[in-house]
Amino acid sequence: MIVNRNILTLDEFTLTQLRQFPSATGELSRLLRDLALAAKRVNVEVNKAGLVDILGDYGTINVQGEDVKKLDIFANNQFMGVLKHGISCAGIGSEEMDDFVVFNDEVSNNSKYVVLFDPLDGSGNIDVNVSIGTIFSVYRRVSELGKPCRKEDFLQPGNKQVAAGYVVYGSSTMLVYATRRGVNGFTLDPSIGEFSLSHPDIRCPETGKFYSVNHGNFFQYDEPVRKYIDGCQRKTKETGGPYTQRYIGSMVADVHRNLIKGGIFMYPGTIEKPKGKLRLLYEANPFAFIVEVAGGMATDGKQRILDIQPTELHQRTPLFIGSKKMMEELETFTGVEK
Ligand code: AHM
Ligand code: MG
Repeated sequence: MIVNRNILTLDEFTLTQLRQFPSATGELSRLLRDLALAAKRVNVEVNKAGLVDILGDYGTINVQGEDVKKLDIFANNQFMGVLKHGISCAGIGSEEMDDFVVFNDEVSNNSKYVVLFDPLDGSGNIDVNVSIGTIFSVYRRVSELGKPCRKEDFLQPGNKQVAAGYVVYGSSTMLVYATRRGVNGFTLDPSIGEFSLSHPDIRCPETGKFYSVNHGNFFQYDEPVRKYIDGCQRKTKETGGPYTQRYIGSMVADVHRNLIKGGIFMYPGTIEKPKGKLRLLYEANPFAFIVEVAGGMATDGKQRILDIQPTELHQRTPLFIGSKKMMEELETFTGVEK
């Protein structure tokens, strides 16, 4: 059998990058390896989610005699666990947890990164076998090394991210991550249990045909947003259309499609929830970083997502994100604050 050695695994790829910077410590590469390990474990459980449900009908104890936990709690524990056991992370913030967690041991206190993550985004879709995902965001600490990390390490604006990425548990499982140098996608090869470089140097097409928004909330959006969406429905060949509406209800899958194919994803504020639903630190910032590195844009309808100074861990923000030209057209409706 001919083995295609042109396809690098995630580890090989990060090492190749590392070789170009002899002074780099390799901490970020280790961190990504840790996150990939957690993703593989979560992937295994996501794949048998339906079976777990059936077993769950017989009680709350699974075949190993352990309590059957909700998948999002399982995912949270996997990501927190690998980062705690690794040597690159001083603490974490998770969408599943009220407060940030400081690992506070000698090695962790000397680690230069903190990680924020949404362990299983779109988890409401598990029951119906629709793609779900994990989203993560990596910051360099601003607090003193050698001491436990602090809240200010987690409340940095998104433009300070060192890396960000996501895993989509879909028809295949993919890990996509960005550093300032580029965005690369890795597909899990089940035969060797490794993420392999399948989408090198992802660029978000300048424009696209997909728009993704919850139409059920249409009359709750403010007028400029309604007018933009109305315009999306009226696109013709002459005006760059027709557009196709696609909304899975799993942000990871929706933004992933638009990143690859070109499109715009929106979760605007509503009358009931003026800040929308999505979290700045766990959802908006990591995707804004990835999409911007890929050549796209992300705003809250007025300002660049990455320039928002967070004030609390779980704060929400409206989000508009996607292909540059589509975002620029949106701005002609919403206005923009630079
Ligand atoms: P979650 O973090 O509770 O899973 O919610 C986030 C998800 C996103 O993946 C998705 O884009 C959005 O909720 C869908 O919300 P809605 O059903 O209101 O359109
Ligand atoms: Mg979420």
